[in-house]
Amino acid sequence: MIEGWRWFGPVDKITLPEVAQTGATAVVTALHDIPYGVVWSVEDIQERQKIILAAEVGLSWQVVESLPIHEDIKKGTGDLGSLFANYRQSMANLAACGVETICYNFMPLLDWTRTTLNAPLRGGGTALRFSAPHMAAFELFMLKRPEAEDDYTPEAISAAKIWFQQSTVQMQDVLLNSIMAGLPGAYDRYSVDSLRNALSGYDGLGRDALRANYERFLQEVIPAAADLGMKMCVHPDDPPRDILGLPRIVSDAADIDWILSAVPDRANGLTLCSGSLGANPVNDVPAIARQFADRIHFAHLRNVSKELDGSFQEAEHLTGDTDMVDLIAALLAEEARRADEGRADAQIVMRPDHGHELGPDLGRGAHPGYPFVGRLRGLAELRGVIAGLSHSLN
Ligand code: CS2
Ligand code: MN
Repeated sequence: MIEGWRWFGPVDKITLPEVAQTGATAVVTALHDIPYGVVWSVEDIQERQKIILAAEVGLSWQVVESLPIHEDIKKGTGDLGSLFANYRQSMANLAACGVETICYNFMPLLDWTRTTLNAPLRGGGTALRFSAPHMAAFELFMLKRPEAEDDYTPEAISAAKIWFQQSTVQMQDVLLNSIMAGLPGAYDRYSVDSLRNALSGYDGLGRDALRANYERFLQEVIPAAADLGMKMCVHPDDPPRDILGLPRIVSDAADIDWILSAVPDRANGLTLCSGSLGANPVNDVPAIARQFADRIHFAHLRNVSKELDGSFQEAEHLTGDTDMVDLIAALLAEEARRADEGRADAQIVMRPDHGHELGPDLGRGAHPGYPFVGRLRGLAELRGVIAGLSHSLN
């Protein structure tokens, strides 16, 4: 596997020499300042490449995460022709610069959603956490979306009531900011009112309509990606279930099967994110990896521990609910299969996706979920598994 590292660009608190010190070689980055729907110019792409090369530490930009999809495409409204053309142009510009793998997601409005960014761990580290009671409190009592009653267990709802009654305005603000933290860079962040307003833009848009809009996107961009030799890879929903009344359509094996069959070209591929998929109890992540192996172009390796009420917390990379060793075995088997076919792209780029804040990470102000030591620890553990399994394979 090729070891990758997500770097948010010059604003990232973690420097490129530090990225190199982790042992990773593939930079995963994006031009987060460019608004959704606007073309990424060759000049802007090259500027980022120059910054990475200028560090002279043996890193290169290998995966885009993400080339975001404009909300109008998800909603199926507005001037879609121009948005599709712009997306294709950004792909062509990236391909011209030699960047050929694009990770994206198809989650309406929000990216990953957590309710706590600093859940305490043994010894003083912190983890990202999704508390079903806190999310229920946000939806029912802050956003005032009564239909959310159907989305939570009775236990989670009673706990939500108690939390909300005891909460201060400041605690509610922290909750809102935690829920918004998954949106990197220049992405819109919402207040409770503006979120309610943005959600109303999705009123009446059900799962089938969202799927139809996604299929149209795939039909518009995958043939161009295939011509460019580009690999598109959709990132699963996080958490992998409907949220805030918005349908989610990249959550389990049936969804992935539908997506990959909608346009059956290898350019239409998957980011295997074990942490996102692993937060849904129905998902057997190693089995999903085996089922869709030939369409996996990029892997995010991390783990979560699930709780009965729908809460989950980010675990150590090897010790959560997903059997990480089995998952890596599945990915290595696919790489071996590709190598047998003589494919140049036999190796899959993987990155440690998220990490705990540990020791010197605390107070450093890295992007939530993306601290230095915590991810370095995860990468080192994953690297050990890869080395052990590769040794026995050989
Ligand atoms: C990432 C996602 O931090 C994460 O969990 O894996 O935010 C991912 O970058 C996007 O969903 C991809 O579009
Ligand atoms: Mn991920």
